[in-house]
Amino acid sequence: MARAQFSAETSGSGEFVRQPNRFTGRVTPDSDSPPGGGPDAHGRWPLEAGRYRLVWCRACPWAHRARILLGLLGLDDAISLATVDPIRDERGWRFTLDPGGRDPALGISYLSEAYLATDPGYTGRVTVPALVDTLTGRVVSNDYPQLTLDLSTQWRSLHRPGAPDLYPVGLRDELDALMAEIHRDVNNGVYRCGFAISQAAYDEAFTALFARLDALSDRLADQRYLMGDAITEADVRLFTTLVRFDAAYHGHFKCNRHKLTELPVLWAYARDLFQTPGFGDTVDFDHIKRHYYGTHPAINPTGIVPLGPDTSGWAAPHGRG
Ligand SMILES: N[C@@H](CCC(=O)N[C@@H](CS)C(=O)NCC(=O)O)C(=O)O
Repeated sequence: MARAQFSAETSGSGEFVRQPNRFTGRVTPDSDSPPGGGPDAHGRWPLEAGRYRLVWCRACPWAHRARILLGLLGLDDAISLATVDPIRDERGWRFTLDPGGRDPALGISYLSEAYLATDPGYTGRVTVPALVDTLTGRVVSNDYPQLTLDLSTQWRSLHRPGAPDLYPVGLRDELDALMAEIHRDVNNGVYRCGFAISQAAYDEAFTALFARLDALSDRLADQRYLMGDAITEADVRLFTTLVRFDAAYHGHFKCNRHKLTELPVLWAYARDLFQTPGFGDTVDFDHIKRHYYGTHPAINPTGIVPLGPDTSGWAAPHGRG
């Protein structure tokens, strides 16, 4: 069988099986710890403005979710941002975009330093997003789905006035089910296409991906957002994959039944979100293309980054709403 990009996360049948998230601490107003303290007996860190730092990569869809939520909820002042270089070297994510190649708040050059300071025995992939405690340098969480739900629910006292409710109580069962389908077939589905090393695994992921996109397209044909007339977390999660689709997944991951621009409902929906404050202003197509095409040598051995596609269409009127 072909060489896997991530052999520890590839099954015997050639399927990509994503590693679990190692750090699952949560920041919550219910923590029993005092300000400045560590996690309590239940792993709950105290909620404090200015204490925690979100490490993200502009290219990464999982990290991009959290970045969008900081803006939508008005948490930019409460949680600071560290942005890594889109290209990892052999030691992983680097703070080469910062003066001296060091994150000014954490004082480290590689994100792996924070992972190893938290768990010296850590051997998995060092991933973004990571929420890091600036007082101790320890990783609180790399559990990206819980992280964004907590930004909506646990950080509420620090939201801006009028912040949207992205995870409304009455919709949670339906939202959770919808987000699980989107995760399996779309968010992670594109990776299951791209990292498959058997034809059967690729075929299965490809078929599920486009079947789900067709179903989502039907759902969005007569409503502006996935849950109706208001943006929810499900829209954020779908957007971060759609915005990378033509620039990365269509070519690099062989998700090529159609381009996003050839799926009229989804393309208009994605443009609508892109043009909403907090979405398009956080997108960096250059970082996206350099990251995907430049860091998966098993898939793109030359590392050549394509010059296309033309992204000017993202600014075109969307005709929705
Ligand atoms: N934490 C999740 C998802 C986050 C994730 O995969 N982030 C990517 C960037 S999109 C990453 O940090 N990859 C580092 C690597 O592949 O070494 C995981 O472990 O799979």
